[in-house]
Amino acid sequence: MKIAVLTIFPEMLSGVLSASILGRAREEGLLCVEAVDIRAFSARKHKNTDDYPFGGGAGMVMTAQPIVDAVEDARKRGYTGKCLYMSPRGKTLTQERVRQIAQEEDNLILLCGHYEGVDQRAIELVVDEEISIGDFVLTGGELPALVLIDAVARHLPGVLGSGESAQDESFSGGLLEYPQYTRPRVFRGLTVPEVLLSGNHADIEAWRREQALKITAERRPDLLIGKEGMQ
Ligand code: 4FV
Repeated sequence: MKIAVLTIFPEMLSGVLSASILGRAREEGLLCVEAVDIRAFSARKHKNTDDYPFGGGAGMVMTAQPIVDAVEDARKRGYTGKCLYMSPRGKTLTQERVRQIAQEEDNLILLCGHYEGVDQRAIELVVDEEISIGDFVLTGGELPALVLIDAVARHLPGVLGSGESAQDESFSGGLLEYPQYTRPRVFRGLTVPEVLLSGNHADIEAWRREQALKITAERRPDLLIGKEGMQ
């Protein structure tokens, strides 16, 4: 998977993208992420990429020209996939959408906004889809872009080692995840459920499923709609 991240703060990306699973995936060539500095495409003398909003109001708006030129340049360089604009107006990202992107796309352009957002004409001209990571407002689209990259990368073949699987986890079966325990057996007087120490995999599976259903019913009953038969 090749991803071009269009941002005016490319330095925000490096830390996350060079650590842990994402860092290893990039070293192994399973994931290629390129930070593209939108400012470099600004035709303005001082290379600025924002201006005052028409109609007044607080804050600044990112200008269309550098964004459109940066996307068109990325397309000429082989990024023919979807251009996704990270924005609170977008459809909220879900595990289902993450899995779809991982399976269907082999390259992506992620546009990161800042300030009050970007000129609507840039969205009309080059954005295929707006995606939100949740109903809250951030200072920029970089963190949402990194969230999407992290979530998608986990579904790319070879990214998660044998020990890790994207299968039996929260939302994978549409349920929240069962409680996890590891050594020591007793911590501050708190013990581990006996069934997990029993070695009886059928009982362990049954306990984990029961726990996942119980926690999902308590915390996210919405996830159980249409799953009545799952008890
Ligand atoms: C956001 C979100 C988000 C809004 C104004 C960047 C900021 C600034 N993006 N999911 N929530 N973006 O808050 O994706 O342009």
